Amino acid sequence: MTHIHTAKQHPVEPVDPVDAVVVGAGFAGLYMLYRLRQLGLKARVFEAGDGVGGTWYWNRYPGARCDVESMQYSYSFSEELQQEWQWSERYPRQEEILRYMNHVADRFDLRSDIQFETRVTAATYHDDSGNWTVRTDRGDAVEARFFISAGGCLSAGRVPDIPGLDRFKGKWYHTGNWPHEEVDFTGQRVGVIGTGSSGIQAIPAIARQASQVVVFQRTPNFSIPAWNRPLPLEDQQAWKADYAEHRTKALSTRSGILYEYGQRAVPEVSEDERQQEYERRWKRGGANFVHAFNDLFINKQSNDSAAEFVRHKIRGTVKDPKVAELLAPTDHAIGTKRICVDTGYYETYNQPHVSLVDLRATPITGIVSNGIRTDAATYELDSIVFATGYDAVTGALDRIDICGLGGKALKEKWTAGPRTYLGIMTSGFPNLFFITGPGSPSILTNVVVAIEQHVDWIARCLQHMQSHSLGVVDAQTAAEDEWVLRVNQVAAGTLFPTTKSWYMGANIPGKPSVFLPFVGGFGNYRVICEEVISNGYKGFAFRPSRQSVSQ
Ligand code: N01
Repeated sequence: MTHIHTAKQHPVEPVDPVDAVVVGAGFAGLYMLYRLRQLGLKARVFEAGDGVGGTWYWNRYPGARCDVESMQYSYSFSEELQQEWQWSERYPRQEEILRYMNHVADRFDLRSDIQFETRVTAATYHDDSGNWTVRTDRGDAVEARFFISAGGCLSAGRVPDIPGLDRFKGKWYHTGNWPHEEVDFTGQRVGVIGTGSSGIQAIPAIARQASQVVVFQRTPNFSIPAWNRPLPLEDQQAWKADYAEHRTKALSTRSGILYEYGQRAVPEVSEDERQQEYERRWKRGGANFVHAFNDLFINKQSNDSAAEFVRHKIRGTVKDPKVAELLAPTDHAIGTKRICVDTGYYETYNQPHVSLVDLRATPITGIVSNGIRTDAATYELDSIVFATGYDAVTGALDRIDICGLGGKALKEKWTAGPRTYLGIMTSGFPNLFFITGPGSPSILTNVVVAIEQHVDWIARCLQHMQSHSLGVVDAQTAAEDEWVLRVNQVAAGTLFPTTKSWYMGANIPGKPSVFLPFVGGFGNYRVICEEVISNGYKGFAFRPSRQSVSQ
C-alpha cells in the first residue's frame, strides 16, 4: 500500500514549551485551539497542509461535496458565526466549506498558533515530568502537558499496491490528496478505481470533461440522490431563527443530524405504505433514506426491503441491464457501508463514453505504461484516479510514533485493534486525548457535531484539572475494558459487522477486524459522557504533578 505524504523538509525553528500540542487544523483542531485559548492555555497546532481545513483542504477532487446539509454541517459554538455565514446550496461544495473554515480561522484569529506544512512524527510521554515531547518532520521538539489528536478519521489516504504504477506514463491522483492547481481532464481517457462516496461523486464530474471514462468497480455501493439545489435566503433565515433549538434537538439524535427517524419497524406497515415511504424519502434525497424505519440496521429482512427498493431504482435508471445489475449491490445490507449521496451517478453510465469494468469477473493484474491491465483486456488511459479510500479512524494515529508510560508504543497496545475509554483516552497514555477517536460515534455522525461534543468534553476535563490543581489524567484500565466490551456488544446487535467495510478495518490488508466506531447512537453516547462527568469523571484517574495545569 502506498501512503500519501506531502511532507517537506524545512529548517528547524525553535518552539517554546506549550500547555497543549494539537495535531491537525481541520474542524477538530480549529475548535480545540479556540477552547484551549478560552481556558488561558498556550497551544500549538501542527498542520501538514499549508492551510486550514483538514479533509476539505485535501479533498479537492471534482464533485467533492458534503453529504450532510449545509445548515447542519457547521459549528454551533458561536451564535454570531452561525448567524452571519451564508451557505449557497443545500449540500455544501468542498470550496465553500474550505472558505467557511478559512473564515473561522480569521474571525477567531486562530492562525498565529498554527504551524503549517509541519507533520507530527512522534510523541513521547515522560512520567517524571508528566509532559509529552512532540516531534515534527521539520525537526521541532516541543514540550507539552497535553497531546491532542485532531488528525481526523478519514485523512490517511491509501493507494493500493497494484504492480506497475511507477511505470505509468500518464498522471495519477488520489481523491484525498488532490492537487491544488486545476486538473483538466478535457479530451482525456480517464480510469477511476473505486466506487465509494468519493468515486460516486467524482465519476459524474469527470465524465463531464473526459472523452472516455472507464470505471473499475470491485464492489458496488448503494447511493441515494442528493437533489442538491441552491439554498434560498428565506430558507436560511427561517432555519437561523431557531438555530439554537435545531442544534439542541440534533444532539439527542442517533447521528447528530435532524433526519426524520422512522418510529415504526418494517413489519408494522403494509407493503404499499412501505414503498410510499421509501419513494417519499428517495424524492427528498440524501441519507435520510436509511432512517425510513427503525429496524433497518438490525433486521436483515427489513433491510432487504430498503435495499431492493434502491436496486429497483438503479435498474430503472441505467439503460443497459447488464451494467445496471453490476451497479446494484447484493453483497451487503444497505447502510452497513456508509450510504453514498450522489448527483447523477447512475445516469452517468447511460453516456456512451462511460464504461464499467467488473473487477470481480476480471481483476486488475497490473498497471502498464499506457493504462490498466485486467486479466481480460488492457485499457489505454491518460490519467488514473484512485478513489480507493482511507486507513480509517486509526490511520492518522498510526503514522505517529506515540509512546506512553514505560515507553510502550500505542501501535503495540493496539495490535489487536484500538482500545479506548469513550473514544477519548487510552489507558497508559496520560494526557493524550483523541477527538472522535475509535470507540466513539465519530464517522457515524455529523462529524462536526461529534467534534464539538468531544472538544467541549476535553475542555471541561482540563478546566476541572485547572481548578483542582491536577496535572495528569489517564483512563483506568477497568473502565476501558468495559467500554471496549460495550462498543463490541452494541455493534454485534446490528447488521454492521456482517459487512466487510472500512468501519471494520476490512479495506486495509492485515488490519484487525474490529468495529471501530460506537454504534449505540450519538444521543445516547453524549448522555454517557455527561454521566461520567457528573460522577466525578468516573473511570478516569487524576493526579497532581509537580507542575499543575496553568490557571
Ligand atoms: O473510500 P471507500 P471513499 N482495487 O473506502 C475500492 C467519507 N466521504 O474515499 O469495496 C479495486 O468508501 C473499494 O472497493 P471494495 C465517507 O464517510 C464522504 O469513497 O474494497 N478497488 C471501494 O469501492 C466515505 O465512506 C463524502 O471492494 C479498490 C473504493 O475503492 C469515506 O469518506 C465524500 C481497491 C473505496 O471506497 C470513504 O470514502 C467522500 C483495489 N485494490 C468521502 N482498493 C461525502 O461527504 C479499494 N478499492 C459525500
